[in-house]
Amino acid sequence: MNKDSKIYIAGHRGMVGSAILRHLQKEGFNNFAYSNSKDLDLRDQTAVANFFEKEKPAYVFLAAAKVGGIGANNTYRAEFLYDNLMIQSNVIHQAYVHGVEKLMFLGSSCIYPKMAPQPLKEDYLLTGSLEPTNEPYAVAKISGIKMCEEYRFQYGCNFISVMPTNLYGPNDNYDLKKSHVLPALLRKFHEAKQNNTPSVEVWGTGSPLREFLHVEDLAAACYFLMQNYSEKEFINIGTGTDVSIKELAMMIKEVVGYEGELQFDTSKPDGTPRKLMDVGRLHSLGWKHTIELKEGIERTYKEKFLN
Ligand code: GFB
Repeated sequence: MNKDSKIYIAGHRGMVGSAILRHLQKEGFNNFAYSNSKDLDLRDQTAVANFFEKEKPAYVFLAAAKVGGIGANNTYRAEFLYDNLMIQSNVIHQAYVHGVEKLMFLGSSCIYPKMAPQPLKEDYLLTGSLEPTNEPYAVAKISGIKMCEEYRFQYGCNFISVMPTNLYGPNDNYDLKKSHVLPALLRKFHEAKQNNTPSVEVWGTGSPLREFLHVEDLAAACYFLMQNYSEKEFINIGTGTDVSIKELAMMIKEVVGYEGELQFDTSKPDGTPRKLMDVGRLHSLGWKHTIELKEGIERTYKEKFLN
């Protein structure tokens, strides 16, 4: 990408897309094609074709997706499958039709089999059954990876895929029914502290292990790979370390300064027991995260609740 290349970030208002936009602007890029969900429904094939015809982007970051935590994934199962399949199929296909020079598709660590060995190596894709709570989302994301691979194989497109671990940071979703665990717990502990509530409800048993990456690190990794990586194989993006949900809750409790108790609601699902990325491939290319979890939580808490 050159500084004046026309770049389209699908989903530039979301947590991931907005972080990529901020990162590219900081790097000096200034020629962007913008779409937002009010003017352009990415599920609409004709509308997406017209957008590409008009804007003719040279580079595409495909960060638009219907996303959510375990509750949303497990409730809006049809929407997670339909919306994501439509969005990514339309954008990837039109990128091919309009001769986009390079496209990056963003997937998710939930593409791996529920019981895959840990840490999750890229080679473990499609070696076992998926975690039921997010199977529709995972199936859509796996289809996106395959589209990039097969458009490369049949048409010679330079389309790459990256698989981020669980993300957090600016522009996250704090709706308690739909959000991921980290923003949900930040909000719950903050409100419990304000209201002097004696305990905070944590879903599940607290034993599942998760890896968390600050979205600014993700954006930096995406930029690095867009500039330096053009192979068929998709790449994991993570930190390579994980914590239990109980440890995460204790860390957030401490950052917020809440003094009450944790109450585990075991009627809520745990999801995958562990989802730790093997980041060997990414590290060997020369990229590593910079924001550690505790620091990232402190920053996120300050930005969202203390300003
Ligand atoms: O972040 P989360 O919703 O997504 O949940 P997943 C992670 C773990 O935190 C689960 C527990 O074991 C939850 O039961 N948890 C504890 C909570 N308290 C809460 C809470 O208040 N809210 C939430 N949401 N969880 C999603 C997938 O899986 O991760 C998606 O469904 C996607 O497909 C995304 O891959 C990154 O890590 O379980």
